Amino acid sequence: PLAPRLPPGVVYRPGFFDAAAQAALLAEIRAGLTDAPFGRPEMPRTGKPFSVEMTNRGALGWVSDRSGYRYQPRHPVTGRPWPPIPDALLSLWRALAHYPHDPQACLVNLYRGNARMGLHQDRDEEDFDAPVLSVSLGDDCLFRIGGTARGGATTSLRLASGDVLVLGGESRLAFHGVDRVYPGTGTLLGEGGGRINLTLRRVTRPS
Ligand code: MD3
Ligand code: FE
Repeated sequence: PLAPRLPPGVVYRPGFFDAAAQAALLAEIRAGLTDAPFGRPEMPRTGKPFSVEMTNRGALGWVSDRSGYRYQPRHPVTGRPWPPIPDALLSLWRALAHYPHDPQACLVNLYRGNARMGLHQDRDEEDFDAPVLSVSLGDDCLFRIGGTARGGATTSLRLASGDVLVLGGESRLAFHGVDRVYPGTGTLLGEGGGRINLTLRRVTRPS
């Protein structure tokens, strides 16, 4: 649908970042890949790999392996601290989050080929008062969001490069996922294409 009804608490800002700002953001993310390369996390217990590749920026990064999900200050393979969150993303948070502390984590998800993300809730953070901010780069995707109970009605939204979502209030614990990426719909990532999503989060309760 052209103007889907979004659940309460979701703010959608299509085209928030123009082409130049997207390119600058991507260059900053790429510059951090030496210290913090993409990896494919494993599901807790089973060790089954995610189809999405991940890395992080910021004081804390989200990781998953056989022992569970957690936030930690260093890359699990290089042992290096995660590179800093780009200034453009700190500015975005300060403008849109309506939350009086900066984000601590920026999860970088890379979708290539048939990568997708099943419906889930984000509940590994201590502070659900802070929203999650999402920035899409590269190919379009079909994003789906429902309510706070599994199995309820969902709304689908096609996200494009430069789009921003703010997930706050009631939507902070909404089930959500990425059903598919549309190859060749974005030019930003160039050779190989794909989609990158950046999510900004507050992890700990501010003291
Ligand atoms: C709704 N990422 O990293 S971003 C994730 O496109 C994640 O890579 C997806 O779900 C992606 O956890 C979706 C939009 C998003 C992010 C966080 C949310 C939607 C959300 C948290 C609560 C509710
Ligand atoms: Fe999520």
